[in-house]
Amino acid sequence: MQCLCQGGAPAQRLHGRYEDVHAFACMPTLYAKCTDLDTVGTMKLLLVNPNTSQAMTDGMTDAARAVAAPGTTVVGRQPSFGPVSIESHFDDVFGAAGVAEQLRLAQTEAFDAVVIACFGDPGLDAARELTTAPVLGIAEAAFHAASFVATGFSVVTTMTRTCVIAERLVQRYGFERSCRGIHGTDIPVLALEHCGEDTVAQIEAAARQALRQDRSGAIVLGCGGMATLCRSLQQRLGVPVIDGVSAAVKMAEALVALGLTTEKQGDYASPLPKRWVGWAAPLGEQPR
Ligand code: 2AL
Repeated sequence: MQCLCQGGAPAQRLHGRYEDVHAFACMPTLYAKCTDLDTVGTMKLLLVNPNTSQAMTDGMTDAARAVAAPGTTVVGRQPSFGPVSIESHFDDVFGAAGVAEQLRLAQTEAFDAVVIACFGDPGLDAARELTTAPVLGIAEAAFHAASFVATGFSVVTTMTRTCVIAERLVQRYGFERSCRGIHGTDIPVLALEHCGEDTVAQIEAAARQALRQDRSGAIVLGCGGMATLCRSLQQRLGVPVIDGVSAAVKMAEALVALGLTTEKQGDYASPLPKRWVGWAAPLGEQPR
């Protein structure tokens, strides 16, 4: 790959992982000539849907591709086992194991970034242990994005029983001050696979009430399956509406462009080799 703004000088390899992110390839003076980073950088992004709904994986992959830079290749995958939707702590455990499975299987592939596309961010820390690529959860990315555009935001999610999962993530990520409310709609996750006007209207009504009740300036959509509704809800509501899938893709691209990788010296060091038993035993082995 050539760096376009130098008229064809070879781009540098960064961290031995990817080429031609030209913010780094160019000297500062030349960098000033570069007007569009997105047209030059190439990267491969793995989107893991922790549930096993193929329709949802496809919908979120399409949503990710719609916002991705021209040089970003998005590959969508889902676990080989587990529930079709994640709406309980029990589902969440298997979603996390499925994410770990997909990260393990992807270890021989050169992904530059990973997005975990379920609002509970299942398996996020485990995924970070399994790769040097930056790994973003959609809840974490959405909370950060919302806090850039509003002093307070509300989350509108699916089943009320999943609110506690989002509440714990808000605490874990330190967004207690800016997250002003988490609202369940009791829409099942699978109803979002092919959702009609009734469902969109129900989410819109919940969002309007949340904005009023919480005195919030932005809405975070609390399910990966809502990714395809984001634009239309933002138009209807007239406030920033944040879909974590899109936010995570753009933040992943930024981290890659900055040359940042997941650290391996401390808390995110690779798991120690050991003996595994049972059906998951193959996942205990480091692929060669
Ligand atoms: C989710 C989600 O994003 N995907 C899924 O299966 N469950 N989250 C949620 N709050 O319902």
